[in-house]
Amino acid sequence: MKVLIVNPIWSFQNYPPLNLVELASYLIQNGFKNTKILDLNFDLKNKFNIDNLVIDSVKKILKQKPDVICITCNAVQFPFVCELSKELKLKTKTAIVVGGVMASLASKLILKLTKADFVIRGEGELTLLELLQVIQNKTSLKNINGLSYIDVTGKIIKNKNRKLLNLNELPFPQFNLISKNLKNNKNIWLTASRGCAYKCKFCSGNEIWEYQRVKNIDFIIKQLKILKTKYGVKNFVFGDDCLTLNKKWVEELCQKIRPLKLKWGCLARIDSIDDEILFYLKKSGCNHIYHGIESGSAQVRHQLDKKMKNNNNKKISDIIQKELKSGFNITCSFMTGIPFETKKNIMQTFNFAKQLQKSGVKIQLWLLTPYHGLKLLDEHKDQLREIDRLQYGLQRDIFDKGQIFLYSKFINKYKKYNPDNFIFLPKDMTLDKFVRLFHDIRQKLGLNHNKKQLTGKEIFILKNIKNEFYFNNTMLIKM
Ligand code: B12
Ligand code: SF4
Repeated sequence: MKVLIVNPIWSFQNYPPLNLVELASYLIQNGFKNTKILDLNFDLKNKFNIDNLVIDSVKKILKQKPDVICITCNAVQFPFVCELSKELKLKTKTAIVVGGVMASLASKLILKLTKADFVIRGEGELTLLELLQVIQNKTSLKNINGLSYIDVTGKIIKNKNRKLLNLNELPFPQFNLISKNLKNNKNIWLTASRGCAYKCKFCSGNEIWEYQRVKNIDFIIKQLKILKTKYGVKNFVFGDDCLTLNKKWVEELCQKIRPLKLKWGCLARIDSIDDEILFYLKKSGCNHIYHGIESGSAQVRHQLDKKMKNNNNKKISDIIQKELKSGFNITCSFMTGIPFETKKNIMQTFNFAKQLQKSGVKIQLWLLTPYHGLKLLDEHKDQLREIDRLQYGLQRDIFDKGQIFLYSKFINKYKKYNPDNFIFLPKDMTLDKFVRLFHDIRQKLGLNHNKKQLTGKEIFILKNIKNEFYFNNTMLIKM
């Protein structure tokens, strides 16, 4: 049986889909030897024709004559995945399976909009393996935990959730499945653990992963060695939700990374950082740490269920000063548009961000994006406002200019499902006042997102397409 796992077109940027390598390797180890990855985002990046993005992708997929087509889908990939899957359904009877974060959190919606046969919720390995076995042996779908599908009567069936895997059962990743993409790619994101011990209310995906499971350290080191020697990787980022939660494990990990002489970065909760961890991180080549601080108000952080130990700005600032002193590049991410935030809280965020920025921290200020499945959506529905962020010059969390361009033919069809088209309006402000304050703060922080220059590669691609793209009557990109 030929299984094709598809990485959709979603960005001008190119990140090797190591998550799909993990998924594919598991299938291969468990008997589905003829499993391949079709990395459309990589394959088509310099060659596609914007008018035929979907049709060309369908051709590429069908050319491989798969028996099952598996497509990954997060919030960025979502409009393309819907178009692709619908078009595939018109051209083939081959079973289509959609998985990934957005598919997991909005399984009904994804089944409806993609017309796919199956949606796999949560961790994909075992559920997909069981589904393939059922398809092969024509047995019942009823007992496959983690599976959603539409039955013969048209009813959506949502099987029970699946328990998480023991990560030691993951086989060694078969990097050769995406070797072209990996070779000398500078954007390597890999994960040494899955999940996080916390349940912050704004975080998309923590429902899927429930708690943190770490991988075996020698297993990770072996991967890094191969990425370095065979694929020329010199820098990488651990994309783990929070790499530094388990102190003993992270220290051992750092000690073993050190001899590899790689430069790397990670995401970490500020309250998981102490002197010892900093020492080990630094020695092992880590030079960049990304922290989600979220708000300048301790009260708001508390209401977000951030559950920060030592939840006060002075303590946060002290840790960051230590990090800077030790020579790390530090990025701190803040949000506004938090439902229980007041104008005073927003100013606290601004003041704290400014203070950190002055000491050398790179600041990000986002709008809290109401991703599908967030608890906040149920709790604060009344404060949700539909807003064309582009028209208001507001920052978009999901789609950057390049992606809006790529998806220009169909993105508007998915407007009402696109979390970027909504914000939470703080209770003590009108929309107008909130928008003005957001702009004002961003300007004072020097974060003029809308002036983001396209990269040389993007300009090259756009020039070759020789097109002009208009969005809501505003010329977005002009050649
Ligand atoms: C690495 C990463 C990136 C990398 C991508 C690297 C790559 N290789 O593609 C980069 C840096 C590019 C990135 C960017 C963004 N990301 Co990101 N990213 C991650 C991160 C940290 C890890 C992903 C990962 O490897 N996870 C580990 C693997 C094992 O899990 P997985 O990918 O979910 O896959 C498993 C299952 O979902 C399932 N599965 C997945 N696909 C499929 C397909 C099939 C058919 C099946 C059956 C199963 C299946 O099985 C897999 C194995 O168990 C996640 C957070 C997280 N914890 O997942 C966020 C995350 C995916 N990113 C997210 C977002 C929002 C973004 C951004 C849009 C913006 C932003 N504000 O961060 C940008 C997009 C940038 C842009 N505008 O161009 C959100 C997605 C939210 C959503 N609801 O879709 C996440 C969940 C972070 C979060 N908590 O909010 N990201
Ligand atoms: S600590 Fe980070 S990864 Fe964990 S739930 Fe909170 S925001 Fe998400």
